Parts: sequence; structure tokens; C-alpha cells
Amino acid sequence: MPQFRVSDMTCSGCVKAITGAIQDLDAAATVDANLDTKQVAIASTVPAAALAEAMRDAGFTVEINQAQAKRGLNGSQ
Ligand SMILES: [Cu+2]
Repeated sequence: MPQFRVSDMTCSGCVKAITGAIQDLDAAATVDANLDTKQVAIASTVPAAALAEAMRDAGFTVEINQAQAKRGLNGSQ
């Protein structure tokens, strides 16, 4: 699944905001966020670029983890 680095994700409120933004796009998406590593893994049928855009729209700084994305089904760009 696509992985993202969200450098300004600092608390559980950020995780809730990110999860909400993703689930607005895909209600069935699963968001696995790690506050220590700032990594967010998202299981969704939506392409990684669109997931990143949704998080950016919610106010976060997002980088797609390309090494992981290339292995994912939806990560190719
Ligand atoms: Cu926060």
C-alpha cells in the first residue's frame, strides 16, 4: 500500500484530521499513521497522488514514499 511521510503530523489530532480527509475521499480507506516516524500507510483504491493531495488540502506537508509506492498497486506515476 502507498506510504507517505507527513512531517508536520505531530499529535493524535493531526492523525484524526488526516484520517478524516482520506475517508472523505474514500470512506472504505484504512489509514495507519505512526507519529514517531511520521509515516502514514493508506489502504485505498484511490491513487497515491490523489491521497497525497487530500492530505495537502487538509493543511499537511506530504511526501509520497516512492520506494514503497512503486511496489504498491496504485503508486505508479
Ligand atoms: Cu496535531
